[in-house]
Amino acid sequence: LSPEHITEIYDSFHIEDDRTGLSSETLQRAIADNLYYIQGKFPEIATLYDYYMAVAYTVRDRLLHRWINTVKTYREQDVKVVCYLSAEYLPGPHLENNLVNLGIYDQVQQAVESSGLDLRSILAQEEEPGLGNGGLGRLAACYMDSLATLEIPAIGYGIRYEYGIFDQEIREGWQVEITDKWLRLGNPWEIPRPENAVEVKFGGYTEPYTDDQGDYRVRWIPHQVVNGIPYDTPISGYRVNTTSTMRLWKAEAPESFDFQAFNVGDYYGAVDAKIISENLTKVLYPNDEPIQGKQLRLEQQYFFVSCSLQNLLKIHLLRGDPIETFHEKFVIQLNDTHPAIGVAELMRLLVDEYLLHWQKAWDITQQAFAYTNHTLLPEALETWPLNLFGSLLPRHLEIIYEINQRFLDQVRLKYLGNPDKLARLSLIEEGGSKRIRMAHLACVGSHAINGVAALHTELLKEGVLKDFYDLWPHKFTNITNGVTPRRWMVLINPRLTQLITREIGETWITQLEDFKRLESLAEDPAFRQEWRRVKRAVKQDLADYIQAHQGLTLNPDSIFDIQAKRIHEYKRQHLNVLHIITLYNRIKHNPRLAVPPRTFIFGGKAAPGYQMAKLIIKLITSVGEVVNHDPDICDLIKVVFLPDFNVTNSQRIYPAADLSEQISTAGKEASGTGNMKFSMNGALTIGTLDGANIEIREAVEADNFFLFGHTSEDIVDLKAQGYVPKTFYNTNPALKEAIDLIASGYFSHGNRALFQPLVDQLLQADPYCLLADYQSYIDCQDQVGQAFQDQDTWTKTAILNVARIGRFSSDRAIREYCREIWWVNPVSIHLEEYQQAKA
Ligand code: RUG
Repeated sequence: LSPEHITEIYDSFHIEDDRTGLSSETLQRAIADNLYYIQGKFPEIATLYDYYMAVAYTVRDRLLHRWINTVKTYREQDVKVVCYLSAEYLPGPHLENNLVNLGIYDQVQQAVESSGLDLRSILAQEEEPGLGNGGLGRLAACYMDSLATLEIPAIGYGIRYEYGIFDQEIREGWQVEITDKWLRLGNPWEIPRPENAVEVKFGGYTEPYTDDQGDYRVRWIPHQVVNGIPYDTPISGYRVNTTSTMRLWKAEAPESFDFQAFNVGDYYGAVDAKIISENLTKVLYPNDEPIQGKQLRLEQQYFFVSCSLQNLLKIHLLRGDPIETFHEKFVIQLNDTHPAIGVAELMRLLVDEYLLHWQKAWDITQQAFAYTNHTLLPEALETWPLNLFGSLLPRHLEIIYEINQRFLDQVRLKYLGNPDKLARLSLIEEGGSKRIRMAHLACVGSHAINGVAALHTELLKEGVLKDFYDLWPHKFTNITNGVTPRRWMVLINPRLTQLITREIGETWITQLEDFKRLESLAEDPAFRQEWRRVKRAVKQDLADYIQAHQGLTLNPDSIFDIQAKRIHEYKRQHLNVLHIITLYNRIKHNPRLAVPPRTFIFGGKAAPGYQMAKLIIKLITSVGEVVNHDPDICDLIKVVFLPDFNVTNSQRIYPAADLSEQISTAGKEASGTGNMKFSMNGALTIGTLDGANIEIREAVEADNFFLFGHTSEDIVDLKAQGYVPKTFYNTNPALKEAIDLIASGYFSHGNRALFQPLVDQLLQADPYCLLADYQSYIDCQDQVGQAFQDQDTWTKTAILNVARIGRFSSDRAIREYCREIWWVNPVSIHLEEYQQAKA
C-alpha cells in the first residue's frame, strides 16, 4: 500500500470505546461482548473458563491498543531494538500481571463482581505457559517485564513448545510426570501471524558458484524445509504505554512439500513429512539431563534462531535501512549458548543471502551479538558432535571452520604458536570424537560476555572462559541477575505491598532502591508489629492451601523454612533433609527438648531422566511421612512437599517464608533468583557464599544473613587434597546417625535398598560436599532456631532485608545491560490523541 493510501485508511479507523475504555462499566460491557462473540456462549452455559477467556480478551484489547502504538512508534522513529534470544520463557499467568501493569485490577474486579462472579476464581483458570525449566526462563520473563517498564524497545524471541515443562504429581512419594497440555483450551494472549512465516532449511549439501561480480559464493541445497510461524504475545510495562512483543515460533510443514509428495502419489509420505516437521516444536527439553545425541534439540535451537534472525533482517530492510547498518539498529542477547548458533546463521544470511563480504559481515555480527553465560557446570556446557552438526547444518559447519581459522590465526600471532593455547581456544574440541563448542562460538562472535553474579563472573574469568578473558578482558562484564518487583511483590504479596506503600509511597515499584526508606521503620515497634501481622496472615494463606490440597494441618507460628527450586544434587535438598533428621533424632532422644516448631516446605521438579534427583524427592516425602506422624515429635516438625513447583505455585510460596534455603555448594549456583524473591518478601536467608547470595549478604549486611559452609576456594582445595567424605561421617556422630537411619530402611518401611544409591553417593564420592558442610549447616540452623524465639528482633532483621534488597530488581539489571552492553535508550509511547481521549 502507498503511504497516502495507508494514511487514508488510518484516518478512517474508529477505535471503539468498548475495546479501550478502562472504567468498570465499559469493562463489564466488553466482558459480556467477548463472552458472546468470541466464546460464543451465554451465561447459562458459560463455564468459568469461558469467563476467564472473556476477561482475558477484554484486557488483551487494551493491550493491543498500546502494542500497536508501540510498534508504530518504533517503526516511525527507526529506534535501536534489543532482541532477546532465549530457548526458554516462564512468564507465568498473564492476566493478573496485565491487570497490575495497566492499573485496572480494581475496575476489572468491580466489573466481574457486578456480573456476579469472583475475580480470584477467574484468575485461577489460567494455564501458565511453562516454556522453561527454571531460573533461566524466568529470568528472561523478568527481563521482558523490565524492558517494557523502562520503555526500552525490545522483542523476545523463543519457541512455542506445544508441551511445556511437565506437570509434576507426587504418587506414593515419587515424582510422576504428566504432559503439559497448556494449549488445549486455547491461549487468548497470543496472535498467530502466518503471513510472517519464514522458511528454515535443514540437511542436504552445499555447492560453490561464482556470482555476477566474479566472487566465490556458496549455495546450500537443503534436504528439508520447515516453516516457522510466529505467535506474538504482548508484554505490558508497568503503568507505561510501552507494550513489547514476545514472538514465539511454531514449526509447520510447508504446503508445497505436501503437495509435491501428494502429486507423486505418496500421500502418507507427505503426512509423515508434515508430522516430522511439526515435531520440532513439540516439547521442551529438560536442562539437567545429558544432551548428547539429542538431535531434535539442536534442530529446535537452529530453528528458532534462524526464524528470529530472518525476521530481524526483514524488519530492518522494511524500515528502509541498508543491511550494513543492521548492528546499529539491533543488539542480540544470547541467553546462554542455546541460541549461539545465531553467530553462524547471521554470517550465513549476510554472506550467502545478502552477498556481503566476509569481513563486513563479521563486523556486523560481532557488534550485534552479546552473550550471557548462566552456568559453570561442565555437563551443562553445550557441545555438539561434529558429524551430527555437519549433517544437519552443512553450511554452518563450513562457516564455523572459517570463523575458527581466522580466529586461530589471530591467536597464533598473539601467542607465537603455543599449540595448547590454540587447542583450548578452538571452536572445535579435538580428541576422540570432534565436537563444536557452542560457548566458544558465542564468545568469538560477541562484543560482550557476561556472567550473572559477581562470583560467577570471576569464576568464569578464572576457569571455563579463562583463555578468552586473557585474550579479550575488555569483553567481560558482570551483570548480577534481578527479579521484577511487579510480579514478585505487588502481585504475589498485596498485604505487604499495601503496608509498605502506606509508609513510603509507591515509587519503589519502579525504583526498588527506595525500599531504603524502610530502614528507619525497622526501629519502630508498632510497624514491626504490623509487619508480623502481615507475615502471619500470609503464612496462614499457605497453611490453608496446604490443608485444602494435602489435608495437612500446619502451625502458622512455626518457622516456615522453605527450599523451592529445581531438584539437583548441587542445590543440596538432601543437606536440608539431613538437618531435618538430625532435629528428629534430637527430639527422639530428648522429648522435652525446647526447639521452636518448624515447618519444612519443599518444592521443585527433577529432570525426568535424573534418577538421583528423583530419589531425593522420594527421600523428602518418605522422611515427611515418618516425621509428620510420629507422636513423639508432638508436631514440632512438619515436612511438606508441594507438588508442581511452577510460577503459579511459587507465587503462594515466596511470601510465606520465614527462612529461605540457599544452600548450594559454593561455586556451583551461577546466581540464583529465588534467593532474591524470598528476601524481597521478608524471609531471612540461610546460605553459602555462592552465586548472588554473596551480594545479597553484602547488601543486607552480614548480621542479617545466616552464613555457613566452605567457600568456593575451600571446596577446590578440599578436592585437590583428596576429599574423603567418610572421614566426616566417621568423626561426626550426629551425621553418622542421620545417614545410618536413612540406610537402615527407617524411612522406607524397612527397605534398605531404596536409598542405598543416595547413601553410597554421599559416603563414597559426595561430589557436592554435603558431608564437609554438614556441621556448619547444623550450627547455623541452631542459630536460626534461637533467633526465631526473639520475634521482635527477627522482624527487625526481616524489615532490614527488604529495605536493602533494592539492588536485586531486574530494572537495575536491565539498566546495566542498556548502559554497558546494548547502548540503547528508552522511547516513550504516546497513545494517539483520539485514542487517548477514549482511554
Ligand atoms: O542455574 C542457573 C541459575 O543459577 C541462574 O540464576 C539462572 C539465571 O541466570 O540460570 C540458571 N540456569 C543455568 N538455567 N539453566 C542454565 C544452564 O543453561
